[in-house]
Amino acid sequence: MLIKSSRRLDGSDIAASEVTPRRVFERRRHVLRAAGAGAAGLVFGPRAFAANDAAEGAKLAATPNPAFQVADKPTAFKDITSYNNFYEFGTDKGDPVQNAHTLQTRPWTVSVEGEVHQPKIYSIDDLLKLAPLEERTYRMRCVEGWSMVIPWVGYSLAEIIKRAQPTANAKYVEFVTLADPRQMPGLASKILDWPYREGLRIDEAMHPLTLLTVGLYGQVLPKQDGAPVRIVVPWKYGFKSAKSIVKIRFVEKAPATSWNTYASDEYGFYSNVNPNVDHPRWSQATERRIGEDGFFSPKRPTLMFNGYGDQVASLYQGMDLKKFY
Ligand SMILES: Nc1nc2c(c(=O)[nH]1)N[C@H]1C(S)=C(S)[C@@H](COP(=O)(O)O)O[C@H]1N2
Ligand SMILES: [Mo]
Repeated sequence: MLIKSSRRLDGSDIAASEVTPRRVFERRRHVLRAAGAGAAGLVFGPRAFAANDAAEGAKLAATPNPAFQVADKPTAFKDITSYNNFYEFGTDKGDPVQNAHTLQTRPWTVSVEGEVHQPKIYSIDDLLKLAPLEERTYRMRCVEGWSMVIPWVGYSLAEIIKRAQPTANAKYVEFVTLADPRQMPGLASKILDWPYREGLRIDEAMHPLTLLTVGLYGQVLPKQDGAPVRIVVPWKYGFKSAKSIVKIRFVEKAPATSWNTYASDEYGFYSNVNPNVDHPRWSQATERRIGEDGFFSPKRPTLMFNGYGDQVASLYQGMDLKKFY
């Protein structure tokens, strides 16, 4: 997606991907079968999972939170789980669904560390129990110009931050993804400086919209979507939403992030969805909603802060968003 030298970034790929190639179609059929099997299952507690994995498709009980819904129709499960960016499993959209099965999601720990009074290493079971699981449907928008509407399962990241008691020096939060070459074939190519890293200002991380995410469509996160736990920040471009995280670190200075390190003139630290600030090589004014991508479907206008301006614009009061892109 974001590779400079690749044809994927110059816009031609967007047109090409409007035609579904046969192998993508076949993968989708496979995913559909998996989804059907999950839907027939029971509601499992954490102890029902297999030793090294959260059972693929296991249900997660979550209460819809009416404060976090959108009117747009949710994107189909098969699209959410077969059209992915997860470079640890390859750079093509269809790679993660095919390759992510090697990811071992149990045992799994997340270390909360750095500038906090209460550092803690959480097991994934601890995280699942930390706060009530909510279903929240968010608009998601990739910097490449496509978008989806995803019913996530999780709770506000603020729940963890409150418990950690950040020190007065904690100005930013860094998120670090697992980087294990035995589980992640994409690490063999040095496109990004692994591990994948992202970051937020602490007030962004504390914002109730920022979701510690453990599922989608009422089931545990599929591996290609960042199992067993990821961050979701719906008013920012998708790459800010780090998958399969193992570390949440509180720091004083803005942390280096993978995409900013890769090309700082193209991917800034903030990366708020903003139709008025173009990427240096393409416009960000419109987007293609996955599932609506026929040749004649009109593109949608991209909304400021991805439509979450009422809730987040105040975080950026007085900032020049062309400078802090
Ligand atoms: N660890 C990791 N997290 C990642 C990525 C990645 O390559 N590695 N890609 C990002 C990008 S560019 C997007 S658009 C979203 C896609 O999430 P989805 O596949 O669940 O829709 O994940 C983000 N998180
Ligand atoms: Mo993205």
